[in-house]
Amino acid sequence: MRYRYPKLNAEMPDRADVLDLTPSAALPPLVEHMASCDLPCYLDRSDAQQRLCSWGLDGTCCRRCLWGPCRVTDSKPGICGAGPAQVVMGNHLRMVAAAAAAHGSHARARLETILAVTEGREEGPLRGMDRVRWLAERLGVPQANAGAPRPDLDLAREVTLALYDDLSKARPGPMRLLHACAPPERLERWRELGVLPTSTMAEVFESLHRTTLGTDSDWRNTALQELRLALAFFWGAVVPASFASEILYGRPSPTSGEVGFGMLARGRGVKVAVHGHLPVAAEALLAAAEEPEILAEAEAAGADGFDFYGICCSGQELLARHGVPSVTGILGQEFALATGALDALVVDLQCVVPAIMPVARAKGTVVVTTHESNRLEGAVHMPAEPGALPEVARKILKLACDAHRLRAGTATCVPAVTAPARGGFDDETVLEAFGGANELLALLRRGDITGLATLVSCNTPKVPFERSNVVLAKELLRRGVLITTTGCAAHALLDAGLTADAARDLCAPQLRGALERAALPPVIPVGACVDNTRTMFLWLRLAEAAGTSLSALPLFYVGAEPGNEKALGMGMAFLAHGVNVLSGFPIPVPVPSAEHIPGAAADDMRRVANPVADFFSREAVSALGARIVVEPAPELAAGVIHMDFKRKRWALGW
Ligand code: BF8
Repeated sequence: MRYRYPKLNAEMPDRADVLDLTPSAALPPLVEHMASCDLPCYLDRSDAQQRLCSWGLDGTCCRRCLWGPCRVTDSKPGICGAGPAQVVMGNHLRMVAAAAAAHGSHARARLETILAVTEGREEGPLRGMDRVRWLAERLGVPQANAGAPRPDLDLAREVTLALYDDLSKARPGPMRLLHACAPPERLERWRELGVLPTSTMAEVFESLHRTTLGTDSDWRNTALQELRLALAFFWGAVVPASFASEILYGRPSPTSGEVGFGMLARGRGVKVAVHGHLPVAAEALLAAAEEPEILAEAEAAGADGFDFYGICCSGQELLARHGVPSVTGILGQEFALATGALDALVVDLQCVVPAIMPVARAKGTVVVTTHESNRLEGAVHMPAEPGALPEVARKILKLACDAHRLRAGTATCVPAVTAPARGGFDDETVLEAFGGANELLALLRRGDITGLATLVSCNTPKVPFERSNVVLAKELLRRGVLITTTGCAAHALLDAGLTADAARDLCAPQLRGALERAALPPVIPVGACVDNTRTMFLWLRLAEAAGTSLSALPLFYVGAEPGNEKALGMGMAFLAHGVNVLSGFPIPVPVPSAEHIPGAAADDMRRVANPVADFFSREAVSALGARIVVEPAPELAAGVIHMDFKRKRWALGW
C-alpha cells in the first residue's frame, strides 16, 4: 500500500489501493460517480491528510494545557516535565472519557424516553416489560406492593431511575447493575485493583480532572483510572442503553432480507434513510408512515408509500427490529447520499460526519437533525423530544414528500449490489438455537467451535474500505470460530454476505455442522454498538456454565477497524472483564519497535521498551487475565487469535 509507517508496523492505503483491495463491489462505481459529480469523498480527504502526524499516531503530542503543545520524547519531556508514558496514557484516558460521554448521552436519551412514557408525557406501551422485571429482580427492586403486583409503569420507572443513578450519581457508592451482574471473580479482582467505579458521569468528570495540568503524574495510576472509567462506561452507559431500547421496543427477533447500497433502487416510495444511534425518532417515523394522512401525502408526491433504510448503528437497530434494509456504515454515508436516491436523511446522535452536507445539497436530499447535540450546518432541525414524537415524525415525512416532489427526475447512480442477510439476534436467541449454554459449551469443548470472537466497531480510512473486517471474519470462520458482530463492522460483514446461511460453506466443517443444526448464520449480527451487551451476556452465560472466568475461555474482542473513541472504550471494557482484545490499528499507543543491537550481527534486533504498550500487552495479563494485541494485517490477526484459542484450550484440557 502507498503509505508506509514502519514505526507503527503498519501501512495505509491511498485511493488507488482502496479501489483495488476493497471487498465492496459497490464502492468503486460510487467513488467514480462522486468524482464525475465533482464531489470529493473521504478518499480524497484522506490522501490530502497524508502523511499523518507521527506524534499524533503515537499519542505523544500533548495539547491538554496552554503551555504547549509539546511533542514529548524520553529525552525531551513536556514543558511541565511529563514524559511520553504520562502523555500517552492521559491522551488515551481523555479519548475513553469522550467515549463514555457519547454512550452515556445515548443511554440518557433512551432512559428519558422511558421516563416520559411512565409519566404519561409520551405514548406507550413499553414493549419490554420482561426486561424490566429481569432488572427489578437483579437490582432488588420490589415487584409487588402489599401483596399485589406493582403496575408496569411504576415498576419500570423505579428500574429506570436505578439505571439512571448508575449513569449519573456524583457521590461515591457502588454501581448497582455492575454489582448485580458481574461475576464474583471479576468483582474481587476489580476490588483488589481499586477500580470499582462510582458512575459513568463521575468517572468522566474524574478522568478529565486527572488529566489537567499538574494533576495525575503517575501514568500507572492514570491507567487504573482508565480501567475504572471503562467499567463505568460499560455498566452505566452501554448496558443501560441496550436494555433501555429493549424496554421501549421489545427484544429483536431473527429476521432476514437483503442489504447494501443496491437496496436504494428498490421500491417506488419516498426514500428515507435513518442514521445515528437512537431508535426513538426512527421508530416514530416507521409508525407515522402507516398513517392514512401521511400515506396520502406520499401518493400526492407521486410515490407509493415510504421506503426506509438504515445507516450506522440505527441501521443495525432497524434491521434487527423491523427488517429494514441497512445500507452502509460510517464511511459509506456520503456514498449513500451520492447515489441521488434518497429524498431525506434523518439523523440523531453520533457518527454523522459533516462531509455529508455538500453531497446532500448537490442531490437535493433534505437532511433533518433531530437532536440538539448533533446539529449540521444547512440541515433542517426538528427536535424529536419525548412528548412531540408522533407530530415531529409526521412533519419530517411531509418534508421528505416535498423533497421527493422537487427531486422528480433527478438522475441516480445506484450500483446493483445487494447481499442476502440475516439479523435480529441476541444472547437469548443464540443460546436457544444451540439448545442452551451447556450445549454450546459442549460444542466448544469438543472443538466443533474453536473459540468465540466478536467483530465490532467502526470502519477506518486507514484500511481499504471494509477489508480488514471481511478478511478477518473469513479467516476465523475457516478456523472454526463462532462470530458475533455489531456496529459498522456488522455492515461490512452483512454487505459481504457473511450473515447469510449460504456463507456457512466458508466455515470449518464442524462449525458448519453446528450452525446448520442451530439454524444460525455463520456471522451472527446482534445489533448496534451498545448491543455488545448481548455478546458480553452470552459469554458470561458460557463462563457460568463452564464454572470458570471469561479470561480462561477462548474468547476475543476484535476491533479490526477502530475509528470512533467509542471503539477504544469498548475494547477497554472487554479487557477489564478478562477478554483479550485485538485492535487492527495502533490506538494510539506507540507500538513497541525494534532496534539494532550495537556491535551485533546486522539482523540482531532488540525490542525497544515502551511502558504503556507493555502495560496493556503484558502486565495486564497478571492484573486482568487479558491483554491488548495490535495487528493491522487481518490475515496475521486471525493467526494470533487462533493461536491464543489453542493455548486456552490446552490450558483447559480441551
Ligand atoms: O456506535 S461502529 S462508527 S456507528 S462508533 Fe460509529 Fe463506530 Fe460505526 Fe455506532 Ni459504534
